[in-house]
Amino acid sequence: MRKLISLLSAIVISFLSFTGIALSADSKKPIVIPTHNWSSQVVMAYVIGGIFKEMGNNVEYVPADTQAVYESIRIGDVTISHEVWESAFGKSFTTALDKGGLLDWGDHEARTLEDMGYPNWVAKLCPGLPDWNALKNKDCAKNFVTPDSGGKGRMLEGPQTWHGDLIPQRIEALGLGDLWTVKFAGSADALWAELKAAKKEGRGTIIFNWTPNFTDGAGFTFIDFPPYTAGCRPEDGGDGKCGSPDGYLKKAVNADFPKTHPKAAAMFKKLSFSTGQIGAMASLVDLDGMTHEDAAKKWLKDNKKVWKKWTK
Ligand code: TMO
Repeated sequence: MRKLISLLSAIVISFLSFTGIALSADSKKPIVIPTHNWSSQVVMAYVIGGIFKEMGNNVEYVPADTQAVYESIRIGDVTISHEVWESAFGKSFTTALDKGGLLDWGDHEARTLEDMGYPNWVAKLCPGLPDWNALKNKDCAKNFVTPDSGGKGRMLEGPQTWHGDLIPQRIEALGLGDLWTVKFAGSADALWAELKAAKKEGRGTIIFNWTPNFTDGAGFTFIDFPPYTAGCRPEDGGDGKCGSPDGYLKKAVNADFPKTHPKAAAMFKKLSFSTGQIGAMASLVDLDGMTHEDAAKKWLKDNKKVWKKWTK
């Protein structure tokens, strides 16, 4: 009889935890968190993973392609995305959202900008900046010539996986192609190395950058291109004569996550970082030289008041 009762209760309990409703305990199956190729995203992955672990969850980190990750979330290979940047990834995100299987899990407090810009001391090489019209001046462009730029001013874009040909298309569309050429950096670190080298050599540089980032407090200015409007990009049928949007920074989850891990999903829904907090996560790595894991540990230790309230 005892045996029968314990067998029955085991069946009931496993049924309940399988449905995940009545017990509302989180599954022991790992929550799969993607890591990408810029610092705040990787630090934040370990910060969020650390909070999940604190709550008793299992976590797994996977390096993931920055565009394909939304399809991976939709089909359940990856559980969450914690930095969906509108300009770079909005289209891949929306495509997966429309197909079903991925949920929009809300916005961070921080707003975003991802565009070309320059360290402030460069402004004197190009009168009229940050207005993009200043780039039409050949006396400006000549200050940005590099050995590989064919006599044109060079702009250094980030890795091509972030925006494809968005910036080269824009430069052509705005009639700047005779004076400027766009090269792609292989990594975020290559952008920061370019900033350092240009300063040391006292030469002009225009690079892709974004905010929130570690450069927020370091005198970096974004170029004012013609304003972004819905549909202005070539991939959306537009003429490409527009800058990047004042963008969202979203979270996304696989649609089953709130059922398999209701507590973790509720925490992740509440989680929201500000511009200052995200900039600080990047700074710990890109300015202070910490590893992403150590930066996350430090952040969690120093900000218990911030994240503990999301777990309740
Ligand atoms: C997506 N990013 C922050 C690199 O612009």
